[in-house]
Amino acid sequence: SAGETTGIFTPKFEDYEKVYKEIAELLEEKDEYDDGSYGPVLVRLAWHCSGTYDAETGTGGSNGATMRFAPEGDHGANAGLVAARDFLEPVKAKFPWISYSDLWILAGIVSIQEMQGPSIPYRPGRVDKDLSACTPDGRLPDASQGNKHLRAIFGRMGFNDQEIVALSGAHALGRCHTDRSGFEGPWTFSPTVVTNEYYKLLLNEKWSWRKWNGPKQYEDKTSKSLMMLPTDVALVSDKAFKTYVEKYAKDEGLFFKDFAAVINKLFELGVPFAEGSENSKMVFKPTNA
Ligand code: DDH
Repeated sequence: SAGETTGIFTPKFEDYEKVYKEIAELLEEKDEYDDGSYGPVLVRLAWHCSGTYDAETGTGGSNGATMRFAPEGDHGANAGLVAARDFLEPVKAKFPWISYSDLWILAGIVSIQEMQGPSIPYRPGRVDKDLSACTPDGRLPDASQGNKHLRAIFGRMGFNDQEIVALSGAHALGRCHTDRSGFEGPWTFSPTVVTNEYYKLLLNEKWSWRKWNGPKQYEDKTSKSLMMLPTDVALVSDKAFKTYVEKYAKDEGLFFKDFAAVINKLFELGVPFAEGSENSKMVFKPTNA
């Protein structure tokens, strides 16, 4: 295109829409991975680059895409996310004008929408940084901990109790892998569809410690094929968190609305967007709507 030769290409909505469609097509095409979709691991990539944000110092967050570099890519919490980053390399090659940091966030949004979740507004503006911007290890949550840890980690990013519970509903998606986190199994029976099943299962199933040699995790009494992390169960053992679990279990529409808002907030943490851009966010149509 003209942009590549002149270097003054300013991408518009239509250009980002092309990237959206390319990712959506690749998701459809590469359906042999895991439970049949790269969607969950792409959502996790977008979350792990955003969730390093520290409100006090303004460091971390999705701006920079510093997980490309060894110190951050090798953090224990990021084990396995190379699969998501590699999946997006052909997209980056086809649309070299988009920054990795904008691309990874867009891929998270494509995945949520293509897995039948709510529309998530998008705005570009992230700039890739060098490895000196890598965040220190330990900013992402530790699954073996409880309510105090959750409030400390998510409070550092600027989230309250309701937002912590809404964000955690992402565990309707995907699974744990023994060769990544050490934990094993999916949270729900539909790990490639966005639903409020996570909250329903937390409330309605009986969860007990799994007897195995791996890290401490819960299994459901009925099928013994689903799992919860200690941090997941903390959302029903803490009274304040539990109120929101009950609301989202009852009302999937409310969960979708709150999930869209809190994901939008998460994906924009620490990004220095152009002034006025909050009023012109892009909304993409899911491909099969
Ligand atoms: Fe998570 N998550 N997550 N998570 N997460 C794992 C997988 C996935 C924690 C731990 C783990 C969020 C919050 C938390 C997704 C999205 C989100 C795994 C398993 C662990 C462990 C990794 C593996 O073995 O492959 C903990 C702890 C927390 C917390 O304390 C709240 C949030 C906020 C999100 C989000 O997206 C907003 C997704 C999706 C997966 C599934 C990945 C996959 O490959 O499948």
